[in-house]
Amino acid sequence: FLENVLRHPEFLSGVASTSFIERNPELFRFSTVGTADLTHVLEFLAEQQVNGPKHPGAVGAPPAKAAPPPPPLPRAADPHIPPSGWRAVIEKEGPEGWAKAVREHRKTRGVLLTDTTMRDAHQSLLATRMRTHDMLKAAPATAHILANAGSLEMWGGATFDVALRFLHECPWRRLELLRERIPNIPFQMLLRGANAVGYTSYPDNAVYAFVREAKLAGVDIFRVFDSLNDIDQLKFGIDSVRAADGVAEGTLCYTGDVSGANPGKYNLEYYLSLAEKMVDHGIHSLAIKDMAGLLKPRAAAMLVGALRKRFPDVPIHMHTHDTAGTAVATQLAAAAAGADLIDCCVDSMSGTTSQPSMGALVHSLAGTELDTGIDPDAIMPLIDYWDAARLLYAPFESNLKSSSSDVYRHEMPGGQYTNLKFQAASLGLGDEWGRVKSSYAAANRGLGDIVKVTPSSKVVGDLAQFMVSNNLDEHTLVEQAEQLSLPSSVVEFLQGYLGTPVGGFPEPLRSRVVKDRPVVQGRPGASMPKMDLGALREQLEEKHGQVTARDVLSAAMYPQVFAEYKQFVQRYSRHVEKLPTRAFLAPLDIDEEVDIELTKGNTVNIKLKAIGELQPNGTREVYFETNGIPRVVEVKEES
Ligand code: 3PY
Ligand code: ZN
Repeated sequence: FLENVLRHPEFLSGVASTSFIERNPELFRFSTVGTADLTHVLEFLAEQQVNGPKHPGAVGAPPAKAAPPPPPLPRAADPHIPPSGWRAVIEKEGPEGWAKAVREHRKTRGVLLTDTTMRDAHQSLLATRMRTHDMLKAAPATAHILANAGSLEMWGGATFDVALRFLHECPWRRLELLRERIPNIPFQMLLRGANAVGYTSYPDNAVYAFVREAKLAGVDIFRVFDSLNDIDQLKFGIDSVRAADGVAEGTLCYTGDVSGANPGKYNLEYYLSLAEKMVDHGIHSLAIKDMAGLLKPRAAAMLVGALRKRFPDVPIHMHTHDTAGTAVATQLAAAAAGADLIDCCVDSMSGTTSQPSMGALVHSLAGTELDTGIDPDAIMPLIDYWDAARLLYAPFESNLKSSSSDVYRHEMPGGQYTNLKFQAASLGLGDEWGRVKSSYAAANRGLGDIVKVTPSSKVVGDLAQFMVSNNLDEHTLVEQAEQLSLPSSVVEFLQGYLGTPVGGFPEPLRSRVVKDRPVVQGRPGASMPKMDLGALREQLEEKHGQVTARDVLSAAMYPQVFAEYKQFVQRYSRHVEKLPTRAFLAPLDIDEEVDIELTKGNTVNIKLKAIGELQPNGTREVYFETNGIPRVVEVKEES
């Protein structure tokens, strides 16, 4: 009580009279839930009020004030038990049985959808900033409405890094919480092969441990790719998934144009031969990953048709981006040519650099022999939910308003386009975006026309920006290579740290840049010493107290990012991740309220009341009410 009185703004203002207690019955209301946790959350909010939000890349419009309610479940649905889905097939029949069932389904029932809304769609549209909080709200309805989907791609790629680095939340917990709420649909992750969920090669044992833990935490299908389509790297990734008993989906990263007059080294035979090596190595399904959206409908028909003929028993899974605007047509062509699974995302998260619209595909195929098994009308609540939830992330929208066939020239992956645009702007190259795009194409030519996807796409992006800043084209790049101080990612690529590109390394660029630096022979991980995960755990415990096996793996992938995540959580608590997105991203208005469910069933209402004057000691007091009880937090103002 005394604390409530002492913190009450009226008392603090010095104007409280004898009727103060009578007029303020809330002084007798005591919060019994997690007071320390609540204090930390208030400290986060107060810090944001005084010193502004700290969200790099949040350059768009402010987040919407109101969050949408969870999408409703279909009428007559049992909220506790979603209908059985394809996960039961994986659990019962194992990965081989699943592959057979998928093929059989395609022949007799139709094509299956993968919904990428919770992974690639927001990675490609919103700088990967979608928070677990907003995903969890959609999860129960998703489990019902998309019960017949082939899978949900909801983990891996950039989501792991961004969750820790910018959202201050644990990616493993996201996986567990979604798994609890969506027990029926297979979960799929994007694994960068030997680069796991990072930008570099990791020691083999770290990748194996990571994949094993991901399987335990709820991932069923692992889409394994290599950023250079290096078969040795791919085989290693496939082995790590097979060892964990997961569905190993081997991936062809697609570049070039198999339907063009002059396909060059990325021709149909190249893809067939790479697929053959992966099939021989025991993949359970084959993905075509068209990360930039270069696969034209006619090329999809050619590629899928040829793969279908050569590998009649292997499920084919098609992934594309809508950058040029062809993605719906490409997916329809792929399905008609024999693809078993096709990627899309909820309409309101689709288009441009993201995946094609689910509604477009579901409606187009309804009632045909390629029916998706998803009711076109039933998906409306999900479309509405994501439409409104997307407004919460307005600060991260890229402002890309239309499709652009320019992608056939620069070949930038959908997930990189907006990122690079922002990065270029922050390096002062914003006005030169057109030149950055042309330079991206020139950098790619200079590097020998490589597959461009994380992390090789970062190498090309770094080189492109360097070439713009230094006024270089692909010829002067090679001429001046010995004198240039190239970005480290480019040098390391040329040293072989990402594996070997298709057709080998570009010469004389490589020799001129590498000089007497070491070069990696063969698969990079093979020559890396084992990571001592036990010792890492001890170091982490010394620094942060008790940690979990999953924490150790997060630290193995991202040591510095993990350390900063731990510091954040120790300072502001894990509960910040439960704040509504609007309050997480931007300061509140005076008298604005937010609810936070600190523990199950224990919701606290937080209202911002006032921000005090700057004190001589450089601090400000920020006044809140929590469930009507006044609280004050003092924050040092950054100069
Ligand atoms: C990733 O690796 O994050 C990708 O999305 C590649 O397309
Ligand atoms: Zn993608």
